[in-house]
Amino acid sequence: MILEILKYPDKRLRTIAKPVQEVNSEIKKQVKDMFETMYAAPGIGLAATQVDFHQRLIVIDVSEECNEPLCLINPEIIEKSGEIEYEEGCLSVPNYYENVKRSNEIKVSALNELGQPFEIDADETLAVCIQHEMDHLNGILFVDHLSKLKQKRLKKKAEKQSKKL
Ligand code: K2U
Ligand code: ZN
Repeated sequence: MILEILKYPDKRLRTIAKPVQEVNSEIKKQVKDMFETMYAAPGIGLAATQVDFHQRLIVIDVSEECNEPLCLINPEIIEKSGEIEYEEGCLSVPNYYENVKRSNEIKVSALNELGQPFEIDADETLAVCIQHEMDHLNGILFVDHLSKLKQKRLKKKAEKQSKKL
């Protein structure tokens, strides 16, 4: 089912997600619902924190045909190099895009949706997306990487937005 995506500056987006203890049927249902929610947004990534589920679980699909689903449970970056600047957006911070600098190549270890450990070498968009989603699990939003001035302006705009609704 489609889940509700929390919107900035919702405090729940600042929660630190806990490691997944066991990839049981509850986790498998959560993965399924997060993929459905991500494709419907549409988005190329979604972290459990954004749908108010505070465990370390990410779904991603950066493919053109939206047919390469990637699920990362308890992801850890074990190597990183290079630097890439990418104009990022966020489903929790609608209509706001800014350049963010991140590592361009990363090696990530995680469990897949069956609970099996695997490693992935990512670069470019996939590397950016994985780092963006892993930030979510640590309560970090891409806007936190921006200047204080830009954050102040954005917060005022977002609060005005939510008052109007
Ligand atoms: O909110 C999210 O975590 C979904 C993000 C993931 C993402 C952010 C920045 C760069 C890459 C991925 C996206 O907003 S999903 C929307 C989107 C779709 C296509 C290209 C870029 C962003
Ligand atoms: Zn995001």
